[in-house]
Amino acid sequence: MTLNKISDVLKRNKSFLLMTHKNPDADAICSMLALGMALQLVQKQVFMLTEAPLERPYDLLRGADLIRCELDDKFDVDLVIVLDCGNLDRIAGPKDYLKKGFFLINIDHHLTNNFFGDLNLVDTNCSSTGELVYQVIKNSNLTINLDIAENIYTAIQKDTGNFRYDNLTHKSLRIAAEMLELGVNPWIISQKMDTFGPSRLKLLAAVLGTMELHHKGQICILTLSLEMIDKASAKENDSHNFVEYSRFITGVEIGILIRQTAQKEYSFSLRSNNQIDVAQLALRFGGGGHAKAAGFEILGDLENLKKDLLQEAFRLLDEKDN
Ligand SMILES: [Mn+2]
Repeated sequence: MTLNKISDVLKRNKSFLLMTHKNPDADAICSMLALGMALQLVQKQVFMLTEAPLERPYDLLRGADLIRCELDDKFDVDLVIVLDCGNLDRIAGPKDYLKKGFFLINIDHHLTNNFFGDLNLVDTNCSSTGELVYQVIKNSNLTINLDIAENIYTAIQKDTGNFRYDNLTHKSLRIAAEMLELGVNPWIISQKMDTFGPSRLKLLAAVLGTMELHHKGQICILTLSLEMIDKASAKENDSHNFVEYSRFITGVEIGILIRQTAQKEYSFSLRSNNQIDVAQLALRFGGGGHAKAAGFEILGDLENLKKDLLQEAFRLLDEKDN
């Protein structure tokens, strides 16, 4: 069984390089921190690597200061553990030692994972990679202290949209409950992870003002321009998760956030509330993702792009109705 093989490999080796995907989310960083700190507790050498310094609020996570964004040449790597990452191309950071044939452990829950590791703990029924890291820690008889517990809890909380999405299972909630027993305080985490500077709310007000409804209220489009970011004195990542608001309207099947990234350059985020597979929609424009959350990046004129997307979306909605 893969889990036992991983526990065995963790036991037999001394130094581990932990990596995750580009633009890491809470699950990616929390999984790295939870596993990394659990290994450190048994005197293993651990190097946790991201491509760039952590941004707010991730830099507030317990253990965040252990993460580095440059590999120390003196660090002697026995093996590499990649977390929450579907394929080799998505890994953030230098990849040369992957080519050098290091033993690779792949721990992930994405449907699109292509089993790139020497050992692959891939379970798409798990809400989060944090849940898989919990299994690895338990199976390896490692300790979960409060620092580790907070990260496992936060990984599950964030990847289930605050315990709301349909990837949430009784198992996820049991693990979360165990983390509370270990001392995790959900309100303290929420204060840390879900509060922002005033510029985010100013930006949100501007974005909500752009709301358009189409196809009998089944499609909601929100738009974010560079000018709005400028006016709100906001940063680009202040709009993180704004797309969620597009699906908070009764009757909406497809929620869309169009984010301008440069002149005539746009990033589309798509969300589905029920049966529509927005990954199909994103694929038509060169993107991808999950059935309920997908996206793509594209060049062009905003009005034309919107028209093309709506045409495809109408077709999917009409197919559903027939
Ligand atoms: Mn994840």
